Amino acid sequence: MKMTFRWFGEKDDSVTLSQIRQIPGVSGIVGALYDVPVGGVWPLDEILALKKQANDAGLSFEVVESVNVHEDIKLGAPTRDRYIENYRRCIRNLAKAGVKVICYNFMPVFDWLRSDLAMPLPDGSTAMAYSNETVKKLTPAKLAEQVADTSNGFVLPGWEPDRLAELRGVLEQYQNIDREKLAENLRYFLEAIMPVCEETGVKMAIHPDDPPWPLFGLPRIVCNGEDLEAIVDMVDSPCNCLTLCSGSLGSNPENDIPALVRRFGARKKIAFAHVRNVKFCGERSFHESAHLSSCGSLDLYEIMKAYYDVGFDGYVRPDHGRMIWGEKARPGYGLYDRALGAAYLNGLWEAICKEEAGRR
Ligand code: DNO
Repeated sequence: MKMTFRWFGEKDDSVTLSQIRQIPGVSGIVGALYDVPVGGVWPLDEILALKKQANDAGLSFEVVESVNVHEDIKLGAPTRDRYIENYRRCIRNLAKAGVKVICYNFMPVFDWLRSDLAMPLPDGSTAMAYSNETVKKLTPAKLAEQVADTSNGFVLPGWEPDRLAELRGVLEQYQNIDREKLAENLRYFLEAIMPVCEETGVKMAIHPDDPPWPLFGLPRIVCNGEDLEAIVDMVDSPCNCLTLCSGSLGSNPENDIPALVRRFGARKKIAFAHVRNVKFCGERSFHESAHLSSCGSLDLYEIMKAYYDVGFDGYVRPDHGRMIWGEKARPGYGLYDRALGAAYLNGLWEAICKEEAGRR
């Protein structure tokens, strides 16, 4: 298991590389180029510059989150081949810089969605939350506005102004796209990029839909075990892999995360593990919590045990944290609570390894 930490770059993150370097057990960053518009080719020199920054700070840079997929690819628009060709060039450039895993998602229009970015918890911290009642009452534009107002001044991934400006038009384009069509478009994309992945050794790791249910009438195809199975079977390649995000999938209580880790881990399909906790608070409603099992609804010991049992040796990162100790950071991506999360996951891992070694 290789413990990593997401970093949004010097311009866009309140957390510094030297702070990340001091979190025990963290060996690398998960990064991206945020200035390249979706659909563009990531220039090799900029990728190498990011790698150098990380390496100079004593950290590796082997995981990218995300190379976002242009909406025309998801829509299956006639222009998609051009964007797919750009994606293939991105993969090649990233491979040249030593990147091993690319996390991406195939969510129409929105990336992850919350109705509240700073819900107060009883201990005085705040966490991101999703209430079905609130989301049902608001239009996508209104929700986006409300969410932007509480983002501590950061632009959230997936909520970039250029993306929101085109919201209405894009939503309309999806009117004729159902689950089957969207899945077909994913297959087309994967078939086109897998040869480049195999040639360069880069693994593509699709991120689940967050939350894992349809929103605003838009189709969602990465919501549960059945969906994940369909995707890994869609194109048979060792590079067609998953980002198994415990918090995204886990916000539906029907998704048994340790069982999913065992099922896909046994097939060596998990290239990247996002490990965090959520607390259920009603039908399709939840808030994020500290990573500790007793703080949320997921059993993080069982999740880590499942990773151990399948011999997981890929990349892992703590995921969204609460805002604690007065920190003002990108919602979900402050330093403190994620660092606590990393320390906790490392602790679980050490205990599991020693317990199992003692048994042998
Ligand atoms: C939220 C993240 C997502 C994730 C993308 C991957 O914080 O988990 O934004 O990075 O969906 O493409």
